[in-house]
Amino acid sequence: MLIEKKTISDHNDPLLSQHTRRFTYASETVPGIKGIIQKLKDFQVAIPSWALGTGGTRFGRFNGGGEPRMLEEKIEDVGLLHALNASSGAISLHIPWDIPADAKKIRSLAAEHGLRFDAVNSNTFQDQPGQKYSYKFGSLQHVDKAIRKQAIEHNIEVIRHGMELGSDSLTVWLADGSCFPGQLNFRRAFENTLSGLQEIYAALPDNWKVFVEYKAYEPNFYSTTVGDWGQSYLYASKLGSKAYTLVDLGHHLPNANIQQIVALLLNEKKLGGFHFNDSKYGDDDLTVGSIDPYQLFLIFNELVEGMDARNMNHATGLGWMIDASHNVKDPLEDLLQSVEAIMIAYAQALLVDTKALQDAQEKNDVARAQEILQQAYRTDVRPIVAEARLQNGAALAPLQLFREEKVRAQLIKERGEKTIATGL
Ligand code: PSV
Ligand code: MN
Repeated sequence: MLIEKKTISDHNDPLLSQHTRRFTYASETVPGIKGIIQKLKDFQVAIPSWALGTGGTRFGRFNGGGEPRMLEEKIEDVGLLHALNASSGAISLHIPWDIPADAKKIRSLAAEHGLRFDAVNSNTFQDQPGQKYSYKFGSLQHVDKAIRKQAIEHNIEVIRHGMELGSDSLTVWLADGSCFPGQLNFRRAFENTLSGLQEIYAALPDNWKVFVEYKAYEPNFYSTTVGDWGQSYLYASKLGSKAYTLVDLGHHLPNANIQQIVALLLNEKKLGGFHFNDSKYGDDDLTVGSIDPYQLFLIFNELVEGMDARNMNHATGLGWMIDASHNVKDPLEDLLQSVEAIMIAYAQALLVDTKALQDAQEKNDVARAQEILQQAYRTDVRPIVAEARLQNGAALAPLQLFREEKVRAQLIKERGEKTIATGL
């Protein structure tokens, strides 16, 4: 364990009296505080294994050292985040970046850190050493049946790894598409992809879900075969009840109304999960809530309203994950900030007076509707989120504790200056 329970309580002690003052004020002004705290305590956001290393662009990468060199160290890092905030109790693996040599051992190591395995992710967007066929012109969409078969078999192998680890979902993100007009027959690409997904779907255990992740562009710049929520919805509905759409916040064209997409998918029972990040221009993979925290709140508002309308459990009804990259920040600090932003937006959404909002909507009272939303958004919920952490035995100020304990320096000492995490 990188941070012991005792270190956490030593950190909390001097902060307690100020926290209690802030929280007392919040609890006196926020109705239903007990229920809100319980929901926050239950809510867990999965950390992707590939976000634990420094990210980069095609121009360069500047790593800070101490990055996890193997799966065990990735689990150790997520265990650290979870010890600090008690809200990161799951890890999502990407195959083949994270093939467990001994699944049993990996499973018990994760359990020691209080972690479970979130969705497993397949990778048919890169060629791997020794791979027979190239994915240069796509994978499931490919004109060549042998290449499609290779991609299908890879996904089935990913399911197998996931089963060994106790995961219960597969996320398929396809880079398939085309860079130039005329390169691809859209209809055939769709049909090939659908039939490949059908074979993968047939290999899913009964209690599993498959998430079809869409993305507008990149690496293909003319067309993407699962390019938007409509296309993903088509695949998911043709596949069956175990298939869902996955929304990655950075995968839309500029100014898309993501909150509306979320509301409709949820209503159609086809929203499966989330990849949280933030962006200014495209798939920037920036820290959650760093650019447009109001949008994040509006998304959570739709999630809470839609899930409550269907009596769904907020913590377990959908897959919650961060999918971000950190080029200029310490990855672990960045992830702590992302989780905090998610918890804040969720807490604010829980404060929305849904009945009053519905009443304002029915009366076409536009100004009041806006006031109701912004009343929740402008409430300082940080003491409420901190209280949930405290009750879960975690740190009042996770980022501060990470810095006080000089965890990165400790990791550099143990793992070396020049380590580079596997993955992107
Ligand atoms: C693609 O941009 C994506 O969002 C998918 O989720 C991938 O699996 C992930 O990023 C990792 O590269
Ligand atoms: Mn993603």
